[in-house]
This record gives sequence, structure tokens and C-alpha cells, in this order.
Amino acid sequence: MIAQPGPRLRAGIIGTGFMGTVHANAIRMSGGTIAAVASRSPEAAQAAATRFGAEEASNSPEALIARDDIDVVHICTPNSTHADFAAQVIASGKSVICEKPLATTVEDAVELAALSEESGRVAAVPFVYRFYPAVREARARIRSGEAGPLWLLHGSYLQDWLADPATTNWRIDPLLGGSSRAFGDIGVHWCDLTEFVTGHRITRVMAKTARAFGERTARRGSTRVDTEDGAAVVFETDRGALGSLVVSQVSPGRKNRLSFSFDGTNASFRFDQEHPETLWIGEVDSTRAITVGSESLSADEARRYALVPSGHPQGYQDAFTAFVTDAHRAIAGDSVEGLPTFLDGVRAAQLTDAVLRSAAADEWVSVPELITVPTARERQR
Ligand code: SOE
Repeated sequence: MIAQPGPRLRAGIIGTGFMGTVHANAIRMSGGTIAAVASRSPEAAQAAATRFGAEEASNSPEALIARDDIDVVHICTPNSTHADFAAQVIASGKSVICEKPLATTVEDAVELAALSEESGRVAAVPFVYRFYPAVREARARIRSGEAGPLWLLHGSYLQDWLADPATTNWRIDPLLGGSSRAFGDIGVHWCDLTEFVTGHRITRVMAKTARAFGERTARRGSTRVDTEDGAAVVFETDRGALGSLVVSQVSPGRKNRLSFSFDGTNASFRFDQEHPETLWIGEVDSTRAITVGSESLSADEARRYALVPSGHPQGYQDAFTAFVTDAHRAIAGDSVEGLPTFLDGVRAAQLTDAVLRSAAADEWVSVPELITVPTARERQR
């Protein structure tokens, strides 16, 4: 099934790095127009506008947000700036797509979710691993009961881009990246995907964090950095399952290896983001690897994201383009199932906070099952 292009929205991008580039590719491939690009550096904005095929560069993020010819702003800046920019975009009456983490504190994330709910605009967060066809196939099969009751949810998310202690990046600086680095950056992807695919909700965690190196040099100079290179998390869910997650950004040879195995009493479902063209289904008397393609999937929701037949692997940028297309469809008024919103951004902040508190206290920490967002009246008290 060839996906239909999205609505022809006009988008603005704040941020010119790796994620800004991925968002720009996705906006163009979904049929949108990049009206403007902004950065704290006008020079960087101008260079990115050329690279991204944008109509122009804005003089500042604020100038971009103030424009009246933009439907949606994509925020792709360092984590510590997300809350302020997202609040400004919502106040301007536009829809917003804000990179995760939505905010570096639960309080800021809840405030943004409340503002977005009140605005009536679309406010999305790119938990893009939901958008692989193999993931949607697993979700549909698990929800149909094919796995039987899920009792064990386990996996890992391993990278090696911080395997050199001299690597500097704003993510290393807790003032720019937040108080959690590895879990807050990629552990939240794994948790979002697990809850999205299985329907389970994590109710409590027991976590430890760790660093591969005693010292790192943050971009601002030789500051001792004590955010984690990795974490090990044991968790329980609202439906009685046990789970375990290992997160690392210092695992040499693992580039972006998000993997899960969701084990039921009838079948297990395994996915590896570095080989997304295969969904592995294990049963006692047979195991099979489904090659993901438009003709091989059983679930409508999976076929919707399969652009080409089996043997033509889709990848990360395709998943990102599917996310942006769905978000832009929602902005255009379509009903879209499975779009990660600011409420999912709050969930990620809650899980990150629980993991850090558990690691510090060396004890189990509960996670709210439901996300409550105060009304405007409650917030005015
Ligand atoms: C860096 O760890 C990073 O770019 C994350 O920030 C993204 O969310 C993840 O999808 C890929 O790795």
C-alpha cells in the first residue's frame, strides 16, 4: 500500500543539528513546505535553510514563532530549551512538534501538556519507533491475543556514540541536557514503545544508573559530568508482567540498537531496530521471521506504514516521515490513531524522574498509572 502524501502544511524548524535535519527530510517527504528555519545563530540558520531546502532563514526562534504563515513549528534544539519554545509556540496559536524529552522536569512537562490541551492544537512528540511496520504488526497481533497473556517484557537500547570520554555534546552537560542523559534520551523511547505495543503500563521501577568514565569534558569546559552513561531497570506493570531494560550509550558496536522481546504464554514477539525489516515470532513448536513488506503483513495498521514489498527495507527516516505525516494529518483535522502527544511526553518525564529517584534511593519507586493534567482553573489556584 503506497502511503498517501500528507497535507501541504507550512512548517518552521527551530534547530539545525542532526534532529533538525531528520525533521526537515520528513517534512519534505510528507509533502510539507519548510517555510523557515531558525537558530540562536543567524549564520547557522541561513546555512541550514539552504541545506534543508527552506524558503528562508528567520533572524531568531522568536521571529519564526511570530510568523503568521506557518502552521506548525518543529522544535529540535537542546533539551533545556524545549519547554520555553513549546510554550511560546502554543501561545502563538500554532501546532507544535517538540523533540523528546518534552521537558527536563515533570512539572514543566505537565504545564506544557495542560497548555496544549487548552489550546486545542496538535502537540506531538517524536516517539518515532512506533512507526515501523514491524512494530505495528507486533502490536496488532499481541492485542488480538496471539501471544497469550504477556508475563515478561525485556530488552535494551544500546548505542556507542559516547564511547569516547572526550566526546563533547550538549547532551553531556546537565544544564542543557537535563539531569538524566542515557535514560532520559533513549530509555524513554523503549518504555514508550513497550507501553504502546503491549498496552501494559509500568507501575513501579527499581533502577541503577552507571557511568563508564569517571570524568567527561562538557562542551563548556572541563566540568565533571555526573549524568549516566547507562541504566539497568527492573519494572512491574499494571497487568502483572515483569520487565527489564538495559540502556547504554557506551556499548561499542551498537549504533542504535533498540530491541525488545515481549513474551506471552503462547508466543514471543521480538524486534531489533537495527534490522527493522524482520519481526521474529517465537512459539514452542515453531519460530518464524516475518519479512516486513506491504504484501506480508496481516494488520491494516501495519500495512498502512509499509511503503514497499518485502526485501526493500524501510528504515529510521521512513519511520520519522510516517510520524510527521501523521502529525501533519492530525493538524489538518484528520483522526489519527497512535500519534504520540505531549501527554506521552509527560509519561516519559515521569518515568525518567522515577528511574533517577529509584537509583538515588536504592529502592522501588512507583510511577503514576494515569497522566493527570490540571485544568486551567486548577492551575490558576
Ligand atoms: C541520540 O541518542 C539520539 O539521536 C536520540 O536523541 C534519538 O531520540 C534517538 O532516536 C536516536 O539517538
